[in-house]
Amino acid sequence: MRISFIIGLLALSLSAFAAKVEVDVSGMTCGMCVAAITKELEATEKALNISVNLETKKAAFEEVKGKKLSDTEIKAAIKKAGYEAVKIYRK
Ligand SMILES: [Cu+2]
Repeated sequence: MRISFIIGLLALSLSAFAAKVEVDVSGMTCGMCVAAITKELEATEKALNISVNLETKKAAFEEVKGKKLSDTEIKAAIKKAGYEAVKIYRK
């Protein structure tokens, strides 16, 4: 009983610290660009809380727990939308 409670707490705290990823994207000019990038990141099914910012030219998201989205996959998704992932930051 007590051990399963501790494991539950551990799982909760791990999910609370899902890896955050930020990507500098080049080529975005309008809301359509933002929508296209968001759609392709969603399509990977490995990204949560996706937010693409036109002002800062950054796409930010959290990795779905246990599903690592590699730099190659991120670049491919953004390229598919028609843009380029210039730099990827992981926190
Ligand atoms: Cu656009």
